[in-house]
Amino acid sequence: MKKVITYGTFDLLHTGHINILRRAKALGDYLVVAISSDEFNAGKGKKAYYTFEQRKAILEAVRYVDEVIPEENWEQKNTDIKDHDIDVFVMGDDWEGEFDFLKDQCEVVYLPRTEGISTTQIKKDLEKRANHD
Ligand code: C2G
Repeated sequence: MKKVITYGTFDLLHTGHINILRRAKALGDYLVVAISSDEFNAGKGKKAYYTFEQRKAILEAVRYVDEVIPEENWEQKNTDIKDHDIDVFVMGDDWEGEFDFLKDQCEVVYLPRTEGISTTQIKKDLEKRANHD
């Protein structure tokens, strides 16, 4: 069984997230998604709208996702790849090159981001609408 892993906050799930999850799953048979904990997000300067538990429940309902684990720090990727017997590590290409150090453990694949959508943009659009209604 070919196992794939990807990491992210996955807040306010949108088609950009779905597109990378679908393509990541297509690279193997089993997809593990490591979702940033609320504490780790704070370290990334992010405050997710949904808590970790909510984001976990939403991701677990996505047909491409087989398992959700917490991402609690930058250093856990090597261990995750070993512990979960991962063959392929996938990230959007906004991270191009950032995780090449994993190449001695598994295949590293950067996939093109989906243009025109992001959680930040969704929040901005909603704020704009709220101010005009
Ligand atoms: N993504 C995408 N297209 C978008 C938005 C996001 O392909 N329009 C991808 C990102 O490239 C990333 C994944 O969806 O691979 C999750 O994106 P975020 O939730 O923004 O995750 P990020 O903050 O990049 O966290 O250790 C890695 C970090 O946890 C990644």
